[in-house]
Amino acid sequence: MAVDLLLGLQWGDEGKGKIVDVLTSKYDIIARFQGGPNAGHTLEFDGQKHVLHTIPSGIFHDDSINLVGNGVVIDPVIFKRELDNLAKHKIDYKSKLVISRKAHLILPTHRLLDAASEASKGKAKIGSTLKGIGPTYMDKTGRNGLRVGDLELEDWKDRYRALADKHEKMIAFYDVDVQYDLKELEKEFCTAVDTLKELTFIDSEEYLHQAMKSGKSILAEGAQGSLLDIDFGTYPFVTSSNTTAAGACTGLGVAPREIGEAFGIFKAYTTRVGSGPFPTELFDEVGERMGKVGNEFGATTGRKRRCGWLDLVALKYAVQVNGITQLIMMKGDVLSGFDTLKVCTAYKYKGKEITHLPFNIESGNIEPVYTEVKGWEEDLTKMTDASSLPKEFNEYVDFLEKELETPITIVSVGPDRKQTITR
Ligand code: 2SA
Ligand code: MG
Repeated sequence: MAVDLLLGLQWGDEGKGKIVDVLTSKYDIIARFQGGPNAGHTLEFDGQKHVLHTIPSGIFHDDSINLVGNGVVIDPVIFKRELDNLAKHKIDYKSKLVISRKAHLILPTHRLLDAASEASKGKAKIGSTLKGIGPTYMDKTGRNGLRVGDLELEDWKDRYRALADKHEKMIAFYDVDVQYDLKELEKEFCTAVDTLKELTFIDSEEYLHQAMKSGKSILAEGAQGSLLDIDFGTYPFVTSSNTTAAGACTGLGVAPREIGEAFGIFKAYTTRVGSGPFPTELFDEVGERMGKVGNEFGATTGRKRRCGWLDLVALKYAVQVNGITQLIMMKGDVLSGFDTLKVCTAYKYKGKEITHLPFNIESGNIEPVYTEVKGWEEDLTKMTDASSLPKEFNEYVDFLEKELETPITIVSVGPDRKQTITR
């Protein structure tokens, strides 16, 4: 059996949590392969809203195993909070959650380093979620990190101490005002580690290999989006992991030839949270309206998301880099009531019109060229069947499909599991 991928194609917040939850019944295992508690995956069903950060979005289904892969970075403190929340909802997570021994741990001092690094950047800050993601991946590639498997060793506290002491010196080096009480933070960290140790730690690449051999189906759940990829995103305004398809291979230990479908998910418009270039960003009432109707606030930090028209140049790039085989369009319902919709189909760059993403897309450098498409009036949120979708909506979807040369097989018309239409 192959490993299918579900990847965000924009700057994150495309609605991955909802779609994984919808697709879960088709898979035996749901696996996260990169990122950490910077992610906020929102699921809604039975009138309730749940936000997951590190735990895969299949956790609410009885029959699926949820795996946190080696490419993920785990903050035990946030992980514990997630577990406590699941326990409140009577979810028996212990039997269906497994964690890779090779996943790296976010220490309290990683979070402090993140804050110090951002403060030192002033106006040039990345707009990080401040969850310690960057410093933890730096320690991973710098070969200093502490991993989940280390917690099974007698001397993990010594290793912890050595790393945390080094971090404290680095925080001082930044010479910015970061207040903290490390003793308190460490107490919380140790309690959370004890909870984490009650879970099943595994050699996840071996586990997945055996699962594939015995015919089990696997869905790899991406976090953030392609334009936040450390290599292919809008660097340096990106996250610190590979959010694109290749990240699933390194973040889980599966070979490229074992990848099957690559589902790419995008919003009918565009949003971005944090700093960095965003060519189609709107600063007018249209952007305000998208944000309000679409409830565009960060699921982890609560920050207001920036909004703008769909950017097909960037989306095409993401489809290419990931080898997307099927597209899923989210939040079409948010665009109801616009007379005309705009779609960016090219950029004006250095006096020329181009249709690819250049090295530098900083504002001032680039101007979006729009194609106008007719909008629709109808409220889509109650629709459950492809045949009831308005003509103009179908024309919008057909136009995107043609431009992206990839079928759009699912459209979502609201946050609930039920508001999902297969075409
Ligand atoms: P980080 O935290 O150091 O990885 O941040 C680096 C950049 O990546 C962006 N980023 C995100 N963008 C969208 N959604 C994310 N998850 C949360 C959500 C974000 C939130 O689901 O809403 O609540 O604010 C996410 N995580 C990281 C981040 O904004 C920086 O631009
Ligand atoms: Mg999100």
